[in-house]
Order: sequence, then C-alpha cells, then structure tokens
Amino acid sequence: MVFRKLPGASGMGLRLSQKFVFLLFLSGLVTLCFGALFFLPDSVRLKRIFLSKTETQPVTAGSGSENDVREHLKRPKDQEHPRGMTSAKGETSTKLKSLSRKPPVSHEVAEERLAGGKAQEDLTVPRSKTESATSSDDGASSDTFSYMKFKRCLIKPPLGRDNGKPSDPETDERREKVKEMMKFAWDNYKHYAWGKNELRPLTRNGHIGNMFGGLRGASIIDSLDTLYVMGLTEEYNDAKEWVQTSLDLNSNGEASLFEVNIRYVGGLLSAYYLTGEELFKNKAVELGEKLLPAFSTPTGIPRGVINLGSGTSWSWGWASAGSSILAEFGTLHLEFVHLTELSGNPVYTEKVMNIRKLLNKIEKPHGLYPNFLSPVSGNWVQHHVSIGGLGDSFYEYLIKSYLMSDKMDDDAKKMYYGALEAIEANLVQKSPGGLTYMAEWRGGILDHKMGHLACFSGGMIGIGADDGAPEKRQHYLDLAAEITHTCHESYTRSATKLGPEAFRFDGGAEATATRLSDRYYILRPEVIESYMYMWRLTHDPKYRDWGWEAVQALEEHCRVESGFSGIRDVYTTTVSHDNMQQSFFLSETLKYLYLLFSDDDLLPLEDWVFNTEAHPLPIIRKSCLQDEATQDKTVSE
Ligand code: DMJ
Repeated sequence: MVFRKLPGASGMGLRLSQKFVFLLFLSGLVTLCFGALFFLPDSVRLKRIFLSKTETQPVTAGSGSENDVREHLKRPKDQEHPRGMTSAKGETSTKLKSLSRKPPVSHEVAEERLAGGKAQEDLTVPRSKTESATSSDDGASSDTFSYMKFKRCLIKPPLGRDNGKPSDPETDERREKVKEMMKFAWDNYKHYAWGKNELRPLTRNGHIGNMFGGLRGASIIDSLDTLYVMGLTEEYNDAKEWVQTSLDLNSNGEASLFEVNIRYVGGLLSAYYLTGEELFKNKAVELGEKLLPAFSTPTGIPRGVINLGSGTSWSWGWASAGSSILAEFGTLHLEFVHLTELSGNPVYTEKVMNIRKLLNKIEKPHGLYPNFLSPVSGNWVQHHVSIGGLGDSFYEYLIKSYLMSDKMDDDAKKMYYGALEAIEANLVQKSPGGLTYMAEWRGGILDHKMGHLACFSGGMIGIGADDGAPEKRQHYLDLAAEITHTCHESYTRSATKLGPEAFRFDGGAEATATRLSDRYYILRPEVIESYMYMWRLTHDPKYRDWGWEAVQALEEHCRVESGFSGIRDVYTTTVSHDNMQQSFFLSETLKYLYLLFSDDDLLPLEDWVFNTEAHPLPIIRKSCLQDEATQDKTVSE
C-alpha cells in the first residue's frame, strides 16, 4: 500500500483516518508475525528466544522421615506400584496419595470426573502433531534410523521360526492357555475400561489413578507387544488404532517419571521395534521430549514427579528430604538410549550418562548404593539399601545396559559386577532352613525380609552370569537358581500357591509373610520373570512346572467373571479380591509365562533385552549398523 502526501494533511502528511488505518495495519502485521512463530519447528532459534518455556524447580515439601514412608503404607492397593516405587502395603510402597501436593481422595475423584465417559474422551482428544499411521518398511522417513538396517542387524527373526511354537504338545497346550488368559484379560479391559488405565474387574469399570499425569490407556500401551507376540492380531490392531486416534500426549497432569518411562516410552519403543510402525516411534520420541525437564536439577539427577504439560518437576512428598529414588532415576537408561537411537538427538543419552557419571563418582557405603539421593547436592540421603522396592531395577538396568550395548558399555559392566559383589557381601543370606535370600540393609543393620519385587533378581543374576569373571560364572548361575528357588518357596508355602508381597526369615519364619499387611498378591510378575530366564538359561523342566503351578493358581484365585484381580491374602483360599487388573499383568506376567512355554527363538536373548516392564528392546549393534550404512552408501554411489 502506498501513502501519498495529501494537501492539508498534517504530520507525515496523513489524515487522521489514514493514520488510524495505518496503525491498524501495523498491529495486524505484528500479530501475524508473532502467531507465525508457533508454526516454526522447535529448533528454530527465533522461536526459542520468543517462546522459551519456564522450567521451575519447586522445593520439595516432603520431610523424608521414616514415618512419612510408613504413612504411605496405608495407601489402597489399587494405587499400587513400581518395582522402584513398590507396593501399596510393603514398607517400600509408593504412597502417591501422600504426595504433599495431592490430597489423594479428591485427586482420584477429580481424575475420574475429568476423564468423563468414554464417548466424551474419544471426542475431545486432540490429534497429536506427530501422529502418522504410516508403516515404514525402509526407514526412509527417518534421517537417522533405518528400520530395515536395524532388522538386518538382528541375529534371528524376532518371532522365531514358527512364532516360538514348542514341539512338545503339553507345553504347547500350556502356552495356548496363557494366550487365552491374555485374550480374556484384554477382552474385559476392552469391554469395560477401554481407554482408561486399568480394568476394575469386580465393579466392571475403568481405573485412571494418578501415576501417569493424565495419560490414558496404560493397559493398551503395556499390551501392544504382548498381543503382537502372541499373534492376537485383531486385538493388536485395535490397540494400534487407539494409539493412532486417541493417545493424547498433551496432558497436563503430574506423572511419575519412572512409570511413564517404563510403561509408555518402553511400550511404544518396543511396539515400534517389533512392527516398524512409525506411529509408535513418533509417539515415543514425542513423549520422551516431555520428560526432559525433570532433569533440570543442579546435579542432573531427575526428580520423581513431573507435570507433563508445564515441565515442572518435584520430588515425591514421602521421599527423604526431597530426594530422588535410586530405582526411579536408575531405570531410564535403556529407553533413553533408544530414544537417541531413533531420534538422532543425543540429549537422551547425555541425560542418563550424566546420572551414570555421578553414581560412579560418589562414595558408596561398603560398595552399596543407597535408595535415596539428593538431586540438589548429589549426596545419599539415607543409608537404606534394597534389591527389592526402591532399589531393584537400578541393578537390573546396569547389566541390561551392558547387554543392550552389545557388550560395549564397560562402565555399566563394572558397576553391575561391583554392585553385585557388595550385595553378596552384605545382603545375601542363608536361612536356617537353607534358603538363600536377599535381606535389606539399613545403615549396617539387616532386615531379614525379602519383597516379591526382589524376586526379579534370580533372572537378573542369571542373565549376567556368563559375563562375570570366569571363576564366578557357575557361582552366579547357582546363586540365581537359589534365589529363584526361594521365591518359588514363598509361593508353595501359601494356601493359594501365590506369593505374598513380602516374606521374612526371622522369628522362625522361612519365606512366609508374618505381617498381615504383607500378605497380598497383586498379579506381580517377578517370580515368573525369574522362572522364564532360568528356563532359558538352564532348560531345567522344573521352571516350566513352576510356571504352570502359577497359571493354575492365577486361574483358581485371581480369575473372576470379568478379568483378573489381585488378592488380599495369599494364605487363605477364601479369597478377597482387590478389584484391580494391573497393566503389568498384561505386559509382564502373561508375557513371561507365554515365553516360558515357547521355544527360545521367540524374542531370543541374543537380540533382545526386556525393560523392567517386560517390553523387549533390541541390542544395539553399532558396528553392524555402521557397516550397513557404509554398504548402503557404496551401493547408492
Ligand atoms: C512393574 O511395573 C515393573 O516390573 C517395575 O519395575 C516394578 N513393579 C511392577 C511389577 O511388579
């Protein structure tokens, strides 16, 4: 537009009305330019300057006393969880309801209310920007990662020759039974709780809970790979479609960094690697990005809770003096390394390597890693050490990081075997009845208790046996078998043949729960997980028999009309159900059972490591991937 100087016009030669139009035009232009910033990619500097996110580090309110921890123990079982965060009733329980920032009851009610009905949810969920249902057969859409190259670097096909079908008819029948259990659990979830996080099988409705920051569909994400591996194609397709149309990552709630990582990021990554569907990769990376602000602490040790919308993070109210939990910040490595692989963005690996560096440097009492660490000072906050809740999957991720790196990650290896040595010297005990168990350590004093969560360690020590010092290999395999045997004993000594949340070895007890509050079973996988690994490592048929005992017990005591439920007391056959079908039952318990009754070529351990939620992640064969890249280049030249 041109402005001409008019006779009689004042100032710049414009009339008042013309000036007004000009100003209007200018302000319109400015608004337009600013608005356009939102459409620029995040990487553009201009956008970062104008639209920088404020990441706050609120001060943790928790006092961190032992009493706080105990207070959490009163949390109802349906708010239960992680190996790291552990059980509702166990001493190491995560008491989400006692988070200082979240009164539990009102929150739960508010969440259910906000969730609304299914129809409403489906209508209101906005589609994510990275959503794309395209399947990649050559990885062409990614600059950094080629799915085809990755597939060529696997030693064996992921699903084996015949989807792992065992030749022995009895084993095959057992495997089919497990598949039927999965279908039953899934169908009921779909029918009564679709899109919610878990199924409440007695009241036949959905549960949302407060661990996933407003994310929904935990059971769907946790089931994707199990459905795929079991060949439940229709069900897998339904799950995939839900991810496409309804998985909304733009939630604005307070989430457990650990839980979102192991279930959502792990589940999506694994679904991507198994199927090559770009959708899963994009969602995993998009979600991974939202977790990054939790690492903005003085030490880079992330806090346990993060608001996925604002990026604000803080520590659990119950954690000692605003500390972060070993099993939480120590259970990110596998997923974050894969996020870097897939996105080409080094930031994820940098974050977890920084954690590794700090843990390597810091002084460890008797070589042990306590469960609480300050993200501000980088010092241990309490000297409580446990291979069960609060500590567990940190150790698991050390050995699995080493294995997943194609045995290149020597630091992880050193740390793992160093930690195992300290555990053996300080925690491993033999009961008067000859059972080997892992006690807990409180500033040098032993608590002769072993949690169900700690039973994963049979499998962990087993898979690490071969890479230990040559003179220790057999010893590690024996130790793994002994621990697995003890955990099996905790099952056989109960009336239901399912194991309690925690069992003790004092006051005459041998692998039994002595406290009422430790008697429950919430469909946890750890004991079965160890059976699966020990079967693969030894092919001793007893592990399949033990797995079958567990199947029968689950069928008898946990199967209800509309799904599977945890039980409140494993020592009585007049069971009381807790009305919760945990998502890890679908992702872990049933998957490990299925693998136990399958041939070893279904998800072979030569190619895959399982994250702590049993989501298989491939071993990264850097040299093969690089050779492949060179070959591809040569061909194109
Ligand atoms: C799962 O979410 C994971 O295995 C986690 O590491 C521990 N707790 C549950 C299963 O018990």
